[in-house]
Amino acid sequence: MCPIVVTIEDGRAVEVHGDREAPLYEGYTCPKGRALPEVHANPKRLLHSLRRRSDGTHEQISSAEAVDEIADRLRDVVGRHGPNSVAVYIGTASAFYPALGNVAGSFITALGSKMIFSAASIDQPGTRIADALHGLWLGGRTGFDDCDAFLFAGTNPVISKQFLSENPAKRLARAVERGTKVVVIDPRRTETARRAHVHLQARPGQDAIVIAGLIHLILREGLVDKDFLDRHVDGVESLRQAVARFTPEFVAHIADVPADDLVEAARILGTARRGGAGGGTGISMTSCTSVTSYLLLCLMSLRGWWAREGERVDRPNVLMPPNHAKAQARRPYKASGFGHKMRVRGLEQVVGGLPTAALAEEILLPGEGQIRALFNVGGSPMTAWPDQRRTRKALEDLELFVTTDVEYSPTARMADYVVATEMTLETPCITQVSEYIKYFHPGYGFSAPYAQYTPALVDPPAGSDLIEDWQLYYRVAQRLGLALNLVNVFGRIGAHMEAPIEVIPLDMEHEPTTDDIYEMMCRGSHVPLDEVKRYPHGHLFEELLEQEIGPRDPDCEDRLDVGNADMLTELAEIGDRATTTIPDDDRPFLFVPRRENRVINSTGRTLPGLMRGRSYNPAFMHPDDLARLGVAGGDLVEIRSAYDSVTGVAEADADLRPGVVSMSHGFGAIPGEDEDPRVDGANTNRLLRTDVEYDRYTGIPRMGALPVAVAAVRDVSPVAPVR
Ligand SMILES: Nc1nc2c(c(=O)[nH]1)N[C@H]1C(S)=C(S)[C@@H](COP(=O)(O)OP(=O)(O)OC[C@H]3O[C@@H](n4cnc5c(=O)[nH]c(N)nc54)[C@H](O)[C@@H]3O)O[C@H]1N2
Ligand SMILES: Nc1nc2c(c(=O)[nH]1)N[C@H]1C(S)=C(S)[C@@H](COP(=O)(O)OP(=O)(O)OC[C@H]3O[C@@H](n4cnc5c(=O)[nH]c(N)nc54)[C@H](O)[C@@H]3O)O[C@H]1N2
Ligand SMILES: [Mo]
Repeated sequence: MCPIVVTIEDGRAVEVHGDREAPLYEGYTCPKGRALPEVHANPKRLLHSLRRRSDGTHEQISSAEAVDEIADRLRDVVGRHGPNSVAVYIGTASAFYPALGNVAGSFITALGSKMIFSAASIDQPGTRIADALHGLWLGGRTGFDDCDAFLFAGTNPVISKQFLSENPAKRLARAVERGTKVVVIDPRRTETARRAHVHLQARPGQDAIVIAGLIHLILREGLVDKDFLDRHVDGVESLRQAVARFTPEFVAHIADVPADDLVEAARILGTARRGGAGGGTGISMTSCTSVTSYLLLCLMSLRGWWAREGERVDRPNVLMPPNHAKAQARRPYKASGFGHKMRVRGLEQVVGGLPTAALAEEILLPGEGQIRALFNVGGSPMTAWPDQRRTRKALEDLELFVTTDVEYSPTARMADYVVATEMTLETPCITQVSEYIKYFHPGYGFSAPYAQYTPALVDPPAGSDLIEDWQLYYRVAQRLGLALNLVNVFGRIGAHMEAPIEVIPLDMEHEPTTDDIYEMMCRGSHVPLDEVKRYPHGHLFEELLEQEIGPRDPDCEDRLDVGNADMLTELAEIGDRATTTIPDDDRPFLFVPRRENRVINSTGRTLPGLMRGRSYNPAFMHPDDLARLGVAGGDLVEIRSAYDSVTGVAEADADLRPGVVSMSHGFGAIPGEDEDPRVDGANTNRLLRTDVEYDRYTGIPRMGALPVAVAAVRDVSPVAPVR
């Protein structure tokens, strides 16, 4: 997302730094951006496509052969099992290629399949459910820089950039200097928590209770925006009753935080005139993501923190149509019941899409409706999906598994076809994705009307046979005689924006260029793409900064709902279940996720240089816990959940709450492969099960606050060679 300057020598990128001439970021870029030259020059980069042999190894084939064979095999699968036997899974790397998700989506739709899955349903899917059940504020949020207080729950923006993409550490520091008060709920004293006025270092997994406790105090002390509630909000009395039991004493006991800190946090949030609240993966991985996200929205509404008439529009659109922000509510809308049901666990399509956590089970369950072919679009099922062993079985069970990739990743190693693709600096790009994802998660988007187009800067490596990711879907569709229709991006946002859904047929005879597709995707945008292209360093379209939030429509009667019955029933159940004792005495630690600063999920982790020579994900624990286990930093530990175990490399982290093991996902090899914890790291998803404890709306299982046992491992190979 950061604007960069690339130094090119002999047609190769040799250096990347933040673009000082680009506004907003002040020359900032994160280490992942600066590593792009190394990522492009990866000695293990895939330069040719691969086909799986019957013994599981792969052989090189041309991209044209790959496309032909994939089309033939797909025709056969659809002929035997019908279109819904074909699924796509859209992962994180799709975001680097704006045309990709759109073309892959239209491909699967043209096939007649409804089976579109994405990483969003194993990320923070509760945000979408919460939006639907609470309703939307069409004026949007108050920008972070204008907030008097902000609550970060289970998110660490300084590392993840979520909520503060532009120069996050500095922006946070400046805000705190100006007097913004930050409250953080996190079991670790994170880079973000260090700036907090109050850091609630709560027991993991108790976020719904902690936030209900804050709401309890805000209501009890009358710190609500009464005028806003009268005009725009229903359900306050139901919410008041539902949080009555979450007294500071109860919350302090269950979540193990000082009651005084809770009171202090509630007063900060309760007296801030303008503020915000946002959650991250820390709260979404606790199997009650929907209700926790909902409570954050309730807090926003009780405080009337939503942006008001006459205020500046936050995160205004440039390559999308104008925001048309109005100071009014859009009433709650349907969160589920769209028709398409999964065959497992009673899960179904919800506003956030189909549940990826159920995909492996669907693949493995025989009978009508079984998924038989899967296209992986920039994701990494093998490392990112919960329940790694089941995922492995499912991928093996498929009749056809196709992926694109830039390296021979664990997921690529499972595929029948690996189509090797061009990388970011070799393809043109637009900033529309950054604008677009803010409708899926409030932590994204540019804080000002900024946009950029960049052409391809370098050629793919000499002698390679690479295509762009989207071209795979276009070309397979072409071979199958399918007609692809792009849906302009606005059509997919639904309730957030009243914009016409434009269906744009692609020319299936003459392949469009990526630029052609961008032109189609930007039709109807606030600023025409051609205008954006005039500014090579990107541009802050200041004239749009003047855009103000309009008044409420005279006939608008919509109201937000903080008393949704399902959500409050679930909160009551959480209250009933609440206990400070860990469910299983044999597993006294709680395992939690965290982000690695220098790589994104599994992307880049096989380049040891990127992580300063460390290619694994340490098992961070409090030094006192390590001492009690007789383990030193660097020693191997066995981490065992109720289902499985992994071997990690211990590392002391005094910022961590005792009793917690904190570890990044996206590492490790395929179960059964040779795996060196000091080289490959450990796959945390091996510890999880999808079908035991999960959010009832989104199906996301418990991926955090997971009870585990930790024990020292006899160290057999102190130093392993770097592979
Ligand atoms: N246990 C646990 N599991 C988690 C999480 C967690 O916190 N804990 N987090 C979840 C979250 S939030 C998410 S978003 C998902 C992420 O889930 P995914 O999106 O499925 O996983 P990634 O590792 O991001 O997958 C990126 C893939 O793209 C490939 N790749 C990298 N660069 C390129 C490129 O330029 N082109 C192409 N074609 N491919 C490329 C990489 O090799 C990799 O295989 O994981 C989820 N899984
Ligand atoms: N550098 C880097 N940036 C990334 C990514 C990356 O891999 N690397 N991944 C990207 C992706 S896909 C996503 S989804 C976003 C995620 O963005 P964030 O959600 O901000 O991700 P994290 O930095 O892992 O922050 C999660 C925090 O939750 C805390 N936590 C763990 N368990 C609990 C709990 O039970 N309760 C509470 N309250 N806190 C808990 C962790 O200690 C951690 O500090 O980041 C994106 N940005
Ligand atoms: Mo994510």
